[in-house]
Amino acid sequence: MAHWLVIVCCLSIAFSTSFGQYICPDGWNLMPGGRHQCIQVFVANVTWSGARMACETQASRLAIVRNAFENAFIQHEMSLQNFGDMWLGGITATPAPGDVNDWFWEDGTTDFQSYMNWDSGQPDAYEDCGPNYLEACLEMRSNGKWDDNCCAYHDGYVKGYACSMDAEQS
Ligand SMILES: [Ca+2]
Repeated sequence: MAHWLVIVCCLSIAFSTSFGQYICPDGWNLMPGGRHQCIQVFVANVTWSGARMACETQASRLAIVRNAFENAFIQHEMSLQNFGDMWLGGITATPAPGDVNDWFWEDGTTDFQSYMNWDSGQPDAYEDCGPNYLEACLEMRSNGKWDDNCCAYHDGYVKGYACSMDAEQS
């Protein structure tokens, strides 16, 4: 019995080290957190929609954050670029102060509730986006916490964005 356990164990180790390596394109980094996602952050003064389009042109999407490992990694990547306030792939159609229930990720997934990292007092749906517009797009601040912000901001308040894509398996 013990022999079989050793054999199974060794085969498992050999398999896991020979196959299943996840790789990212040049310039992209593999995020921890178990989802095999590649991440890259970009410095640019663009709207949330502009950031989404920029990610799509690189076969990626605005970054989706599903756990604390990913959040910390993305914050770290942002800090390496020495900036704060960055678009992520979250949005709501019904912004309201303190309402975290109607947010979703721009890939259409709705499990926003499984992990959130709102900054203190956020989302506040602060009304400074122009007449009849509230903050409805997700940004990460330099402290890694989340804030709802005006989707149309592109004047340098939000200084970049993060894109993510599925890693390839070797
Ligand atoms: Ca806000």
